[in-house]
Amino acid sequence: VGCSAYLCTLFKSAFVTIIGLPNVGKSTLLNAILGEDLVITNPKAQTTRHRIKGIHTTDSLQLVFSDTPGIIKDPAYKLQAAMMGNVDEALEDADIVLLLLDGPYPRIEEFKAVVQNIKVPLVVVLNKIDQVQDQDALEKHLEEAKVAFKTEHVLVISALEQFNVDSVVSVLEELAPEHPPYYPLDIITDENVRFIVSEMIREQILTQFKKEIPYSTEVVVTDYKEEKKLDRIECTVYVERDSQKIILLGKKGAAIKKLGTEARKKIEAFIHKKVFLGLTIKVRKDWRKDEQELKRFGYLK
Ligand SMILES: Nc1nc2c(ncn2[C@@H]2O[C@H](COP(=O)(O)OP(=O)(O)OP(=O)(O)O)[C@@H](O)[C@H]2O)c(=O)[nH]1
Ligand SMILES: [Mg+2]
Repeated sequence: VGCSAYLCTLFKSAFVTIIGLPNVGKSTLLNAILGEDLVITNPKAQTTRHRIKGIHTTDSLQLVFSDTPGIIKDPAYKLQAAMMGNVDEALEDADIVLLLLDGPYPRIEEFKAVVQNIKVPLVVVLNKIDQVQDQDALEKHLEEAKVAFKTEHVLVISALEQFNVDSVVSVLEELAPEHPPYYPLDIITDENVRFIVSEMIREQILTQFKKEIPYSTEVVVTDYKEEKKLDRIECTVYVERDSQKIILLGKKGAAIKKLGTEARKKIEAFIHKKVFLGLTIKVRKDWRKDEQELKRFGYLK
């Protein structure tokens, strides 16, 4: 009492990097900890493409999480390779690494080598235990993980059902070093609104379209005007081929219209303001394989 959080010597802060295979629930876990839909999640693998920071702050703690793209062993094209570069970068400044595994199928062996290079404290979390049928198997995985990763910090959770997520935060708090907060106490990310908006549009594309479409798509906010009553946002959706543009438009523009409506609702909920959303579709042939394009889209430096 009587000291602001900044001045309290007992304040703890840590950079926590979340890693794991695609689709294990990394982004869902981050949202569960933040209590807000900051990062996009989807049943399709490779939803997350960038390292995205999400910040959890309490009276005595600031955890700066990095959500990362799911680890792919053999990247098939340059975009995937760049995504793996984003994972490496996030590991470089981690104070703590949180390895998230699929509870029903943890694939512990595959991560032994990855983890050997990690020099900071490791927390291993088995997710999706709401889907575990065999409790004995889960117990076994838990013990195996402790031995394989040489850590006592192994937890089981359900990010989706918000089961035991608090325990993850408690363990991270225990491991976090004493340090003043790195970021202002009232922000949940250092990403700009433009990026979050483009992600929300991509999330809707992942939901609405099948097969290659989501993977061939990139979204860029080209103009953002804050007006009194609403924010006026213009976006370009890039695809790789003309045929994909036709699918994205849909019959008489029905598909793009639905896309715009659903994405707009999400954006409005996030920024607490009315939105006008304009979408333009453009073809950038094979952009995923093109280094110049990847630089332009911010995947490569
Ligand atoms: N049943 C169940 N499903 C979950 C749980 N956590 C996440 N999911 C689902 O798993 C899918 C993938 O979740 P994401 O959070 O997008 O996974 P990710 O690890 O971020 O995936 P990438 O970004 O592709 O690497 C989504 O459909 C989630 O709703 C859980 O605890 N239980
Ligand atoms: Mg993700």
